[in-house]
Parts: sequence; structure tokens; C-alpha cells
Amino acid sequence: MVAQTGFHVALVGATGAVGQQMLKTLEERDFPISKLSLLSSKRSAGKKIQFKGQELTVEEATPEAFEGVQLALFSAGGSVSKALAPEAVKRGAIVVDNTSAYRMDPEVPLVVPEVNEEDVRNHKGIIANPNCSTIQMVVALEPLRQKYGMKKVVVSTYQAVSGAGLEAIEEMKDQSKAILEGKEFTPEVLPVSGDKKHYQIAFNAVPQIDLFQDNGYTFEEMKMINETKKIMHQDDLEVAATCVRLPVETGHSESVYVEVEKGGADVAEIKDLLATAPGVTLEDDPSNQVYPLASNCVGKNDVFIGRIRKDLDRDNGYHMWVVSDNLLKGAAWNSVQIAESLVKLELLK
Ligand code: NAP
Ligand code: 3JM
Repeated sequence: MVAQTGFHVALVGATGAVGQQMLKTLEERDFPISKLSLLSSKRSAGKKIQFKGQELTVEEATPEAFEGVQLALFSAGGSVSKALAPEAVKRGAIVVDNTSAYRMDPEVPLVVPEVNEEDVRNHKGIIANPNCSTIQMVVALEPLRQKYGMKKVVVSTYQAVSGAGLEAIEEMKDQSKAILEGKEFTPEVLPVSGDKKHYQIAFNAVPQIDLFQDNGYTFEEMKMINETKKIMHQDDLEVAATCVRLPVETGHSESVYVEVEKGGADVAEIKDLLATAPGVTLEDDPSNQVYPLASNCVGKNDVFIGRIRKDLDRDNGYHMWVVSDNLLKGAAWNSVQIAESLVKLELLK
């Protein structure tokens, strides 16, 4: 037992890049936990992990491991969620799923609390956490959409390797070292561990995140496009995305172009709007070279916005630079925020 009062929580994928941040976030937020079950594959079962000064033993994720669990946070890949999330729900748990397995299921709410917190009320056992790149973008866009209406979004991402897991971080570090020492290396993980070819990530920029779809877009790009419309409940929003992996350890950056319905607002008005928006920190002072940097966002929960400019040709077009810790707001913090919403709305029993 970790604390006297609270919920029985299970963390599936506890030993991974996201799982580790989940643990930190649950600890920092002092989320009410009476028992914490740390679950992983057979490989890590038996491993010891510290939580709030106590040593917990990792167990293999099996259907029976969810007996008595009230809240299950999943981040162990889509196939694990497909196999085990229904088992957790069957045993009475509410699942917050960090994978793409259920995001576009019409029965499953897809939630970013700053945008559509109330959607959690419609859950039937599973609530999906959106893709990291989608989350930080919708936090930045929603205040503009609320005030001016929104027609079109064009985004290019500059994504960190930690979004592809612990193995990808290792690969980037090992490759960087090999290149600097003039040694041979063989790419084995990135851009996608399960794809046919692998490319160098160190000192490179790779325009493929997740697998290619028949329409020429990658799955990561299609996640951004489809998830944004679902979270905002706006099917007619035009969204285009290009997703690129960079040799940055943590912190996704995005160049976002947006066209609103009602144009005319100047940059000062947009800055005022975003400066007070929930979950946003404005860092925008070009004369003093102030703008968001991936290296500065690490370990912070907010979405950082800067470089706000009006389009030079369109009175309803704006450009901005949006940066956030992909493992926190992009994954662990957004999931724990959803869990906190469930507690606040008295949906977790
Ligand atoms: P990671 O560092 O590779 O960790 C993978 C985790 O999943 C480990 O704890 C691993 O346990 C566990 N796992 C693997 N196979 C399993 C199985 N068969 N049964 C139970 N557990 C298993 O990856 P990560 O970066 O933490 O990402 C994990 C998942 O979270 C991703 O696959 C993705 O679906 C999701 N994710 C979502 C976002 C987002 O944008 N919201 C961002 C990143 C990741 P072992 O230690 O036993 O191998
Ligand atoms: C981020 O099932 C898998 O292989 C996981 C792939 C993955 C995903 C996903 O599709 O769930 C890796 C990293 C994500 C995500 O959040 O969309």
C-alpha cells in the first residue's frame, strides 16, 4: 500500500519512457492512490521501482492483474491496449489509454482538458489520450478558434526522439558518439522500429514518423489531422501536417500556420489572448531574442508559444512556434490531468 486513501491505480508500461514520467507526475501531483500496480511485459517483471519512497515490484501485465483496479493508465503500445484495456474495463476499471488504439473510436472520448474536458463524461470505460503532437497544437489553437472561428491549419513538426521510446533515445546517443569517434554504426530503430528500412537520426532530419499510409501521409500526420478535428468537434476544419524527427532528446517543436474565420486581429491581440490561455506560457519577445526552445520546456507541463506573426498576404492568417515536453503535456501530464478531471467530476469511484 502506498497511501491510506485513494484509488487502486495500474500503470501499464511503467518501465517505459512515458511510464517513468507518469510515475513522476503521479508523485508530484500527489494523486490519491491507495495501491499502485506497476505492469510491463515479462521482460521487466520483478524489477524494483521507487514510488514515494517505497519500493514497488513490477509485474507482468495479464488480465488478472487488473482485479480490483479502479484506474488503469496504459502506455505500452497499441497492441497491448487492444488486448488488455477491455480486460481492465471488464473488471471495473476506467482506462486512460495513451496509444492510438482507440482514439478514433466514436465510442471513446479523446480528451485534452484545456479544450474538451467535459467529453470525459461520455466514456464507456476507455478515454483516449491524443498523440503528443496533436495535444500541444490544440492547446495553442483552441483560444483562437473560440474567439475567431477556425478554417485551416498547416503544421510542420520538429519532433524529439523520446517520442519513439527509450530504445530510440539510446540509438540517437550511441550514433552521435559513433559518428564523433569516426566509428561504424547500423541504424536499427528509427524512423519506425517495425518498418523495412532504418535511417541515421544523429545529425539528421527524417521526414517519417510512424508508417506511411496509402495517401502518402504518415500515420503520425494522419493522427494530427483526424485527432484535431475530433477533439475540437469540427469536422470541416482543414488540417495538413508534415511530421519530422530531429536529433533532439525531449521537446517537440511545431511551426503552425492558422487561418481564422474572422480576420483582422493584430499580433498584440493574439498575444494577449494566448498569454492568459489555460496551459499556455507565452514566450514572445523577438527584440530580446525570446522564443520557445525545446531545451527550455523539458520537465515543464505547459505549452510554450512564440514567434507569433501575421501572415503577410492574408488578413486572417497567423504563424506561430509551439513547443512542449512531449513526454509530459504530450503524454504523462495530459493522462494524469484526465485522471484528475475524473476525480473532480466524481466519475472515478
Ligand atoms: P518504451 O520506452 O519503449 O516503453 C514501452 C513500455 O511498454 C515498457 O514499459 C515495456 O515494458 C512495455 N511493454 C512492451 N511490450 C509489452 C507487453 N507485451 N505487455 C506489457 N507491457 C509491454 O515506449 P514509450 O515511449 O514509453 O511508449 C509506450 C507507448 O505509449 C507507445 O507505444 C505509444 O503507444 C504510447 N505513447 C504515446 C504518446 C502520445 O503521444 N500520447 C507518446 C509516446 C508514446 P518492458 O520494460 O517489459 O519492455
Ligand atoms: C507514439 O503500437 C505501437 O507500436 C505504438 C506506436 C506509437 C504510438 C501509437 O500509435 O500509439 C509510438 C509512439 C504513439 C502515439 O501516441 O500515437
